[in-house]
Amino acid sequence: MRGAYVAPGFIDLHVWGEVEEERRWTWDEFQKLPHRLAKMDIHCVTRWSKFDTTWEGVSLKDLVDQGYVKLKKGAKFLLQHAEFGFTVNVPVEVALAENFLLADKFEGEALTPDHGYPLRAIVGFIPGRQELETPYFWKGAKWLRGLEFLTEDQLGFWEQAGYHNRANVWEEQRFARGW
Ligand SMILES: Nc1nc2c(c(=O)[nH]1)N[C@H]1C(S)=C(S)[C@@H](COP(=O)(O)O)O[C@H]1N2
Ligand SMILES: [Mo]
Repeated sequence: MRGAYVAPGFIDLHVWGEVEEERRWTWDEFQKLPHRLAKMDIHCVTRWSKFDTTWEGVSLKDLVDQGYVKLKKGAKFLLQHAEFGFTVNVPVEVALAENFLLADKFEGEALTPDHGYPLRAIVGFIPGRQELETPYFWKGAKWLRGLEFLTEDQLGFWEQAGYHNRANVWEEQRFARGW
């Protein structure tokens, strides 16, 4: 799944599942959604971290707060769908927190192909915001193409392979089984 892939052209970002209305945003439409900056520390499960990284993108919370996405009451989980069939799941409260972003820029520049161009989800730690659950960085899908809201949890690619479902950084929740 990782490696020097160049993703095929972005067609749209599709939002479906437990939502009042399905959505599809082309790249131009996505650019017009409210964007914000986020400064975070990111933590990879393989023990590297990067501090003070700056991302720009669209916050799902903003989309929900501003009515671009209307979640049904039953929307409890988000399954992110990426190019090449990769998926990753998070609880909806993680996806709707300030430390989760649909990012199209890293350090002021467009993402590079290896890191998810043109759009990826990211999740990290915002210094001082201990109350926000911080999962490992794998919980953000590169080459993001779809957001599926679910009533029941569905394991993503790495979670099916034995990675921890919750993946809390501070609790070092790396693997589901005792590896
Ligand atoms: N589509 C997709 N997203 C993915 C992955 C992947 O294999 N495919 N790997 C995850 C993992 S395990 C990590 S650690 C980060 C790596 O992001 P980076 O390559 O920008 O460091 O992306 C996550 N998102
Ligand atoms: Mo990873």
